[in-house]
Amino acid sequence: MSTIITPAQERTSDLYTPTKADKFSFGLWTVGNRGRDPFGDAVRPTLTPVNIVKKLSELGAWGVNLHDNDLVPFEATPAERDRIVREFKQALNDYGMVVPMATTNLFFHPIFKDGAFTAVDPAVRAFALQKTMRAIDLGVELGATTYVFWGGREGVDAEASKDPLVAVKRMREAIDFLCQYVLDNGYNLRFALEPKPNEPRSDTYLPTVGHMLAFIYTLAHPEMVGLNPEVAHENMANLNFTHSVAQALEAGKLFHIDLNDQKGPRYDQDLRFGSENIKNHFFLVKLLEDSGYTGPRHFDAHAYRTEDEQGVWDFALGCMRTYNMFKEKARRFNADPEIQALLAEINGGDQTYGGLLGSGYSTETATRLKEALFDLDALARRGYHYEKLDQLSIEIILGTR
Ligand code: GCO
Ligand code: MN
Ligand code: MN
Repeated sequence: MSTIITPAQERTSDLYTPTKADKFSFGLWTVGNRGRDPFGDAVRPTLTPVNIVKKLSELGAWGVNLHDNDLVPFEATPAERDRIVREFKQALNDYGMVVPMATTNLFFHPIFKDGAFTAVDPAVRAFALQKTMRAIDLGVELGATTYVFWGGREGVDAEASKDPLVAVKRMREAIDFLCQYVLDNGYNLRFALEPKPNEPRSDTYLPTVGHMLAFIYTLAHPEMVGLNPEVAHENMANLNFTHSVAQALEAGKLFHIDLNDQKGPRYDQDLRFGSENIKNHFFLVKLLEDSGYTGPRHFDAHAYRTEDEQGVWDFALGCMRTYNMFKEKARRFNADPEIQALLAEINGGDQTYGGLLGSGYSTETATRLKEALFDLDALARRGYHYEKLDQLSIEIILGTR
């Protein structure tokens, strides 16, 4: 049985204070976001990568992720690159932070205005591979074991501009090429593909977790490739994010996750984790925790544009505390005798067929099922008590249980 914690204890305890054991990570581009949007310029000064590492560590984060150019500017000379990387590694060491994931910026430079791996221009596709190989080297040098591929501008505005069959093939060629590059170099690195339905292009290829999962099994090395689903992206496609994550988990493909929040199927809002869809996030955290997911809990979100630097750290701490609050709520849900009794009853039903269904196909089972007599009236009459169960879930989430 769980210990009951009173609201007063809760306010004063450090129950929700993030620690490195929670495996929370942030991208340099998230807390480093300066509030620039299509309608307005930056509102906050630049935070240096070294400062970000220090501050995140003080707040209780465990890891920091990066695009190549979040750390090493696009125009840096090899000597500048080496100095920047040396100083960054020193900061990681000084503040006990790790780089669990790295990725490539294949969307900012004008070269990539028509995409990268799926661009129509072969020189752009070749440059994208060169940039990614160099960025993989950088990620591995910093200790990353997961490498993320977000499609960025891999899509179309003018449908006539690209053959969608060719686009999928080009995507496959690129990922296959880069898997082989990792193998050739003996790197300990897995790829995590991040789907997004649109933005910045009006349509992006491989738009959802389901599309990506199917694509992975067409690759030369499907064992090296998994998913990096993002809350906001599945919501932009109006899908149930928890179900998408569950399918990735069940397939052994949840390699990484981008946590944030979103108000409905609009543009990618990257809101503070758990700031909007409280019920959905409770079930998401419950799924991650109950499933034994051991990967990073990465926040791909940023502070409101209204905030100064203090607001950025309020935002970062908020993401982590809210995750831990949901984690505690999930523990209470699992330890609640009434909820568990109700779930047992709901899942009970007529056990005549329980064992039969779980043992797979046999001629005998098929014959027995074809001959079975069901009490259809009783099955049709059954009430499922889901109103009661859902209300109990709400009471957990709202803190009355
Ligand atoms: C977005 C994406 C990015 C990626 C990042 C890592 O909508 O801009 O979510 O933030 O996650 O590029 O690959
Ligand atoms: Mn993301
Ligand atoms: Mn996003």
